[in-house]
Amino acid sequence: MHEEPALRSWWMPFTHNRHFKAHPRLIERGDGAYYTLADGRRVFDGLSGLWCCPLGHSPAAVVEAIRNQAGTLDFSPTFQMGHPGAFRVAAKIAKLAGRPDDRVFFTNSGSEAVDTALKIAVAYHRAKGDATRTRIIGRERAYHGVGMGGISVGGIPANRKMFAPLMIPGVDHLPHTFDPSKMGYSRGQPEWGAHLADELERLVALHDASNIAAVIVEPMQGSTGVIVPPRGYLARLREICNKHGILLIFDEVITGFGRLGTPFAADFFDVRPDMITFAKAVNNAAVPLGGVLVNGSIYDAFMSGPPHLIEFFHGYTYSGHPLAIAAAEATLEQLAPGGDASRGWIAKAAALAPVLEDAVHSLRGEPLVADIRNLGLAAAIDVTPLPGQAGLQAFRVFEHALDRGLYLRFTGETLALAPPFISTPDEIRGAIETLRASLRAATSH
Ligand code: PXG
Repeated sequence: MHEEPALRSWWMPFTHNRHFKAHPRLIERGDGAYYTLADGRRVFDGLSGLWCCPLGHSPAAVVEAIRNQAGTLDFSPTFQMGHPGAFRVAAKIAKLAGRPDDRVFFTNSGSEAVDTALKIAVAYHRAKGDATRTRIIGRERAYHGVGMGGISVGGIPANRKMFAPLMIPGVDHLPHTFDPSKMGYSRGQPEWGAHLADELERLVALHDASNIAAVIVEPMQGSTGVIVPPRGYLARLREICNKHGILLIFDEVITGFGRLGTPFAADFFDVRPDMITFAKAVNNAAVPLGGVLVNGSIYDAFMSGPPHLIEFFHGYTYSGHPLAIAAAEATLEQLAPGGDASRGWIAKAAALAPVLEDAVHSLRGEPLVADIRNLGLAAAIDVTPLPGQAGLQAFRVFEHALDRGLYLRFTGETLALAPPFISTPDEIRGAIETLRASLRAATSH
């Protein structure tokens, strides 16, 4: 395959490098809900970047905040020193989550947030004298980033198989909850499947609760294709964790900060985890930032020993980077002014969710469509695979859509949509009509 020489050096992440470098798709600008490609095409951003730009691109308030911060304090050491913004933003995030006693540990990405949460879980039990509680339970099909911890608890085979010897020991997996024969074309949460949470009881019986530190799940699985939890499933997981003294971690890297129309998925499902990992939308992805919301009692368990000594040997040079924090403060004010999620763009995302639901389900019966799912401002469409060519069908639809002015996500046989909260109802309906045309065009290959 011919490779553009100018594109040689960047080894692109999660990308078919050879194909891309022969057929590049370069984005040059972003403004509002649109990207402009290098050939001048304007494209609706149907995935909010990578699920991370709810306010669209270069929103003025966020740009201004970063600009000001860069001119005031560009970097501040965060080990044994601090800057006021990080404390302020941590308090605002805890307030927005309705967890004012929580502490917030900042990272630079979702992967780091996940690995941080796993470390906190294991160290917490040890600090309490429960040193045998080291095992972590993840779930099939889960995506928890690409750190060693994240791939170990994750459940996407392609992300795991090459790295098997590097994985952390003592991990087990719950079954995933997707069964199209029981929940095909569900609108919102499927009725079937809460009983799958009882598989946790089976794992507890197998390993014994005294060996289990934590369960980590995405409350709604995003990356693997918008797999929506069955009604009652997450509450049941919470119940079983409580019964056995196991921590429950929600990985809200995709769902956090409004994707479901509530500040966190924990609010949407009314289930309270012990820790919440976040990233992406926290600062509209303008500067890398992630973090973990940690229940205050977990933090307290670390606060022993002489007070001049470090309590938790963990952190990153850029934990709480001033530019990322400034972007977060501005973003939070847009998403939920003054910490009130009933105003601002989170509330608007909630109002848009039914528009997306109706529009996306109107694709049922179109060629290639095998299933449709949605929750909040997220949706997925499964397409029928091309025999013997896994993943090619969805890629073709993606290319047709891009040609027609719509960017969305393809992964395996799934197409995913997660439009910016600033989209209008007509833009969302228009994106679905573009997708309809693209499905039809892909059929005629
Ligand atoms: N946890 C969850 C639940 C995620 O969705 C991560 C952790 C890792 O975050 P970082 O910041 O390390 O990438 C993620 C990331 C997609 C897609 O299109 C999803 C993610 C990233 C890129 C693309 O599905 N999720």
